[in-house]
Amino acid sequence: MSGINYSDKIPNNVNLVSDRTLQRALEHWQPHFLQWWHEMGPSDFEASDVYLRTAVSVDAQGWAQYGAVKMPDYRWGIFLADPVQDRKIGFGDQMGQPVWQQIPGEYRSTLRRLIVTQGDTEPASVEQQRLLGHTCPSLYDLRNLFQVNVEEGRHLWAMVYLLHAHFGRDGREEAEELLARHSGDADKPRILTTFNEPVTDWLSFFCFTYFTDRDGKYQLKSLAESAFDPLSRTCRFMLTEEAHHMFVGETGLGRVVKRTLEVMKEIGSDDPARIRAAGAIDLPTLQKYLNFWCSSSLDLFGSEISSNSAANFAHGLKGRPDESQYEDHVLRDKNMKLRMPEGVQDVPMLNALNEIMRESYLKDCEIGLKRWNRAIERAGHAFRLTLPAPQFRRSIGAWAGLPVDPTGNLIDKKIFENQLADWIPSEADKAFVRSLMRKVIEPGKMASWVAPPERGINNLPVEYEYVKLH
Ligand code: BYC
Repeated sequence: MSGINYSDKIPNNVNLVSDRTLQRALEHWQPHFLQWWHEMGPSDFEASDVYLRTAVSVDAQGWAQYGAVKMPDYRWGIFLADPVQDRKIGFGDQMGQPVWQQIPGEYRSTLRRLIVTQGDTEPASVEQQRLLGHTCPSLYDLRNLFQVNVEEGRHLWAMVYLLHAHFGRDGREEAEELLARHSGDADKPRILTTFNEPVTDWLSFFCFTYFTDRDGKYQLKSLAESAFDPLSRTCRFMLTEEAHHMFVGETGLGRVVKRTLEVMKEIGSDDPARIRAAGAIDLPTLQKYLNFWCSSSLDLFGSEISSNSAANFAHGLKGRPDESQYEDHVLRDKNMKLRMPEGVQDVPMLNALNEIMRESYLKDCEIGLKRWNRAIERAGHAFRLTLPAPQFRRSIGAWAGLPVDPTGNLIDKKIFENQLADWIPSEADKAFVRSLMRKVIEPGKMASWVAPPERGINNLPVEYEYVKLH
């Protein structure tokens, strides 16, 4: 395990103290980050004591410590997973050669673009969730929101470290730009579409952490395979924190389903209007939110056929998640069949890597749905939650802008437009969901639309005062 010097302004296990120039550059960026947090981070909770976990090492046995922290005092640090001795490139045309500690000049701009794109999503998500604290369904949930927020802040630090340490002046400029673009800003939006969508209610937050953070898992896993070893090590450690974010989404949506089933039992009806009147979210409305966030997150994998992804793989910059599970790591003479709007096409596998990732992502997304559907089935209801087809409501790639229904059928444009409000949240659905969003801050109490969690944080009871509001 690498040691961490806590007397440093910036906790780290990269021996920052030995590189004065880098340390100074990061110390210069730090107040800009704090200012951004103040202006764009969770609004109005800066004085609250939040029961947070803080990364303190990269030791699998005990990498975090828990305690009450005011968010602006959170110790955002730089942690890289321990190096793997004699690590070799695991895929692409340079497979088997030693990994790089410095970036080869010819890959500099591509790697910078990948790191900036990854880095851009982290503060974007904090901005998207800025106002949610005001409508928290419980103190437990409020704490989880803030936990996710501070860790996304740390993930921004992780990417900014790479930019400062390996990209000189360009990297420093990119680090500033990461704080200058803002989610949903008309002039300077965030890079990827999903990160400009507003997340103004907690149902969307749970969908976001279920679907969008899971894209994070897949992208980080593929960057963890990179031949650029510092990027690989950074992403490996980020994945440790990412697991909790998806837990928040999966258990959050599971608790929504549980509460809805309880209400259906209490009122003896599956009529959406009556369920809504009883203060819960009917399953067809939940389905619409799943359709929206799943389809939006599918765009984050890029186009079905992509020369970028082929080059990134061939050059060893970005692999497939869990690359070692595959037999062929070069993919020079493999093809695969892809469903395209014109019909099924045979395409070089190297160019279809975004689609391969998207398919494994969707399989991972199915796991939660199976669990929720089992609960619905046990409660004796015929309704089943489903994932939309990957071609539905796409804005990126071959299916972008095409009228495809949630089961994947290309349909008439007029019919699509008329029916869209049946498939994704309509203004009326959003207004209803917003009407449920009322702040519940009595320890242990939950809003009407969500069941309590099965357990609290870090072995504490659900009734624990996870956020002390001042
Ligand atoms: N929106 O060949 P293409 C996370 C652009 S989430 C807007 O189709 P490629 C997190 C693309 O940039 C994980 N633009 O795709 C979650 C390219 O533009 P340039 C974030 C898009 O390049 C929750 C052009 O279209 N990490 O961590 O193979 C909370 C053609 O690109 C979009 C990463 O994304 C889009 N959806 O793959 C907090 C990893 N899709 O370059 C955090 C780094 C594509 O021609 N990024 N474009 O100007 C990448 O690996 C790739 O950039 C992408 C796209 C997978 C995003």
